[in-house]
Amino acid sequence: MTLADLPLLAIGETGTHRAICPHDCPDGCAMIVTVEDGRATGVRGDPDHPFTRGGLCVKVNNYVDRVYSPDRVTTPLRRTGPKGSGRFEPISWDAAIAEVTTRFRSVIAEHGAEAVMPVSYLGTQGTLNGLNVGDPFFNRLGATVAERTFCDSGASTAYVMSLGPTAGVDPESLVHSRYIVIWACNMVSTNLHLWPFVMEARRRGAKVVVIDPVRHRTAKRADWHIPIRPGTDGALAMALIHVILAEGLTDAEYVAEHTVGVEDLAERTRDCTPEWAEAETGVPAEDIRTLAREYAAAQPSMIRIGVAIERSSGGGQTVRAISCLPGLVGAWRKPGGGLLALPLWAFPVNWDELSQPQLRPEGTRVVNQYLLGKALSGELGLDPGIHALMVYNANPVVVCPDQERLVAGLAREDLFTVVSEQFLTDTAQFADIVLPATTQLEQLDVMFSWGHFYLGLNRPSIAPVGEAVPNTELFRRLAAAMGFDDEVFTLTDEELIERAYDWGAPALQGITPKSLAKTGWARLTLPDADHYAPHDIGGFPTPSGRQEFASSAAAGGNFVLPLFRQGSTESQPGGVVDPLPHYIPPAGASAAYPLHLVSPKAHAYLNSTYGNLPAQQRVQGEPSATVHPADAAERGITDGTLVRVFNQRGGFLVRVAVSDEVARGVVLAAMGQWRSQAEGLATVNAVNPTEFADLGNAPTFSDTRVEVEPA
Ligand SMILES: Nc1nc2c(c(=O)[nH]1)N[C@H]1C(S)=C(S)[C@@H](COP(=O)(O)OP(=O)(O)OC[C@H]3O[C@@H](n4cnc5c(=O)[nH]c(N)nc54)[C@H](O)[C@@H]3O)O[C@H]1N2
Ligand SMILES: Nc1nc2c(c(=O)[nH]1)N[C@H]1C(S)=C(S)[C@@H](COP(=O)(O)OP(=O)(O)OC[C@H]3O[C@@H](n4cnc5c(=O)[nH]c(N)nc54)[C@H](O)[C@@H]3O)O[C@H]1N2
Ligand SMILES: [Mo]
Repeated sequence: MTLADLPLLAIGETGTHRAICPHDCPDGCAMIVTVEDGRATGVRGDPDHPFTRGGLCVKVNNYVDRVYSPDRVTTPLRRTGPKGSGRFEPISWDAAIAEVTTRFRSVIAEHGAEAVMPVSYLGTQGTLNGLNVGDPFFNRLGATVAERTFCDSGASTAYVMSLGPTAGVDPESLVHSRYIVIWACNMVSTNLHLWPFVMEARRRGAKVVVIDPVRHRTAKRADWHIPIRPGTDGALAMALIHVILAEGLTDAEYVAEHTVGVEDLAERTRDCTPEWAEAETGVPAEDIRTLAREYAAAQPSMIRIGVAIERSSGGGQTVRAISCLPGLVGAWRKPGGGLLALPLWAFPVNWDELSQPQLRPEGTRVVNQYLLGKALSGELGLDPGIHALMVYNANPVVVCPDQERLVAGLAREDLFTVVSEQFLTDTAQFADIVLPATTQLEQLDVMFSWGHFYLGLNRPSIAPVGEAVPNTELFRRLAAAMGFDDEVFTLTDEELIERAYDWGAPALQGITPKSLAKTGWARLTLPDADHYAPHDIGGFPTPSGRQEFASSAAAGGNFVLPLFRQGSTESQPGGVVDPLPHYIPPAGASAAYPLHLVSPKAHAYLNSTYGNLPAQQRVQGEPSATVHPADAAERGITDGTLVRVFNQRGGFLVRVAVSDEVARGVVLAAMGQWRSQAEGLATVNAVNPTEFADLGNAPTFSDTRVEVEPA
């Protein structure tokens, strides 16, 4: 019997079940779950899934240990000690729901509904239980709209300005690439299942280039690592455009037929010489010329941009500049050529069905979650201020910047905080009420991916642990208790699945919830990866139908896509945007804080998820800050020294790893460690800034200056 013929088992039935990994990761792996007598005993990767290929990762291999961890929250909890003390007593669901809705009602009566703010992100990226699960409830309540631009909002705005909302290339087509540029992405840690496709391309003769301030796991395996100063990639991209145009390396026919604005682009990049870019980026001018020539000559060539590109003052324009490159050299012509960013657009998700923006009172204010610390401390001057907070699918204490201020805000005795969680995270520790959430093995969901073209159905394989409930059920209970009788609050998960997608869309031909229940997952109805070059003859979903070097969408000013803002599409204030890409240098250089900090993902954690679990902690090792030997010597720091990394916003304590894996002037400290387990009760997000990047209100985690001193 092959896996395709797996019988459909009942929840808890002994045998082999299917699931899809819930995490906010491009890989979206298909999992096989073994269950014995109602208890899950193991998970493994589905060998038949063309992207999962039978393997999971260090985060998820022992997922059942997460499910049955003694630290799981299994009942609703009520705070018994001071805020943040972590002292709670179990209470019933009825009591918990009653307390939450009573408190919400009294906050609304006293301050208005906008005094309630939801905070959520992608603890699970399930279509039902993920990004939008609380939106209908909070829209109906009239709560402050939480803008969620943590991840890829800036890059997506830039991408749409250049190329339109196209799903773009098939990641599996990378096997056909002749030249692969991995730009600000530590693929071996963060997109592991794409790596075999890169390796296959290399076996067929491709060259693999990594552009990153850090010589990480991926860079070490590449043919060429180009270290670069953080936040200066825009200068490199502008210089690559300059060389390609100046040396006549373009695909002139492609440029003439399928792009607009090349003359303006040439004018704009005229002075962006490799020598100019060398001074900005630290990349030798000759290397820039070589990269431009090789990239243009080896067709099809592919650029995979990581999310970190957007995380600097000029991150949006950097993505704009990089996205010009495939059009200039005609990389789109063949499978394996183009730009790989966010294949999510291929999935016909009915986002408005999920978030129900029409339930929201007109003019409801929008507050960005990135500014949560300032919002809670009163520093944004919000009127009304935030008096009730509900956090689900997120751990803001670890993932937001401005950690000190955020913690001080959460410690406000007058703030009522509800957290739905699997564990007592750093954020949950500050809750008044904690509500137990199911894991992926305990809930039903449909799973899209932002890294491949397979839609998956995750059926529950075991009954909920303790009294945990899926997020969908949580909001049904809250809506009922608030007396909301709109239809959306009465729908079962099965009914929500029917509405969550446009099942009649061309991409879903022959795919139904029922067929997915049988097969577990299915490839969207697209040409196979060996024959899929979506823009071989243009066909970009832009106003001109062409790739826009000079963007017509930019004329409307800066914007946040509805996906990151619950359907609201107002432009940003002061958002005038130059239609041509340009270089905006990183901000914040100062004599007091000369080192440039990057805080990318931890290898063994998923953002802060797993940061508390022993097996993953062992793999990740002790938190550290990597400093270049020359920078260490100047400060009298040696390997293993306990140091304070700090700036005007705060500081945190870590051991130093002295290594030339980081460029001179760069400090590397991965995010994900829990604050409650950190020496000195602070993590890297204590020093990160609250400024937005130029486009899409992206964070500027890579635009952080610090000093390092022995503690
Ligand atoms: N193991 C693991 N995998 C994950 C996650 C995780 O936490 N752990 N998180 C998931 C999520 S939510 C996301 S968004 C993705 C993100 O995955 P990636 O796109 O890989 O993003 P990051 O890990 O943030 O950063 C990648 C690289 O960018 C570099 N970098 C930082 N600033 C700059 C810069 O200015 N220029 C250049 N050229 N490079 C820079 C960093 O040194 C780092 O090596 O990973 C997903 N997968
Ligand atoms: N310094 C720095 N900061 C960063 C980043 C960075 O690279 N550097 N990356 C940014 C990026 S790209 C992202 S995506 C964000 C990530 O930010 P978050 O999405 O907040 O990521 P996590 O820390 O993983 O927190 C998710 C929480 O959801 C919980 N959870 C999981 N499943 C469920 C469920 O089904 N129901 C409920 N109720 N809860 C659940 C998990 O236990 C976990 O505590 O962080 C951002 N912050
Ligand atoms: Mo992310």
